[in-house]
Amino acid sequence: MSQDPYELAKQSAAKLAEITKIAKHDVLVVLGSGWTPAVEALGTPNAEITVTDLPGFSAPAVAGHAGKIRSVKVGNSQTLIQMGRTHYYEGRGTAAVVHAVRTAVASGVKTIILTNACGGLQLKWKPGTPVLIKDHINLTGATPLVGPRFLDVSEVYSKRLRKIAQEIDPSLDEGVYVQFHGPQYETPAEVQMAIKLGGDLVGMSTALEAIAAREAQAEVLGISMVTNPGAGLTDDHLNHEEVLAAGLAAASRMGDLLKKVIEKL
Ligand code: 8IG
Repeated sequence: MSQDPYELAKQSAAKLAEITKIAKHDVLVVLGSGWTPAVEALGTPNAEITVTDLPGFSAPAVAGHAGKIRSVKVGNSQTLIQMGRTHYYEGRGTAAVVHAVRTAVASGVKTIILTNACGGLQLKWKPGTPVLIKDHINLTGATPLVGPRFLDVSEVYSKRLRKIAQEIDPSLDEGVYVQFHGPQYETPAEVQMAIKLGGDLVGMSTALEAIAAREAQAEVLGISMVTNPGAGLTDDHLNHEEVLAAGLAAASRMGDLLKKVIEKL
């Protein structure tokens, strides 16, 4: 296995093509926690593999994350659907976090749809509400880029793709996603900080992956599913089971939205 992350992604893409018998893919969808039930709405897979069959992937750490990648034809797009992701809080470093994105790009992918479950900073967003990510604030202090790679991040989340999503579902709001290191949720003071910084959504993924996707010149759509109010905004406490339940309840709507977006690419 290569130590260079870009070489490792090429090796992983070659293995993916070999196992799936599909030479090239067009779209990557990363289904975050809570989103996995949406996979059925995207259609019958041509192939399904376990991520650990590919070089550079590690087994998923969180219950409710599946560790599988499907190849499914959606409209005209041969689509990779990744269930579960590596999070920065697992401590494997940013290269591991963005390896799926780099593997997909090495497989031909030009469009990357990143989904996640997150905390909402606007109380009008009830659990199960999807929100389009219009920008992010990366509070991890980390980056997948090493060396003098001065990447333009003035439009990480494609306006064109957001417009397509809003044509399909005009009720979709947009928000700024704030990535924290995690795995602890925010304190109420940290939630207030995120609000003052201009954040609308708080989570533990997506921004680092989006940066790697932009480096690779893929077009990015980010969709968060709000599953709980940010800590301290209500009297409720946060728990992981609620996250999974909110995902299950909203799953078919999310799957339908993803399918229609991919069909319109
Ligand atoms: I689901 O409130 C989910 N993921 N950082 N904060 C952060 N991540 C989350 C939250 C949240 N809810």
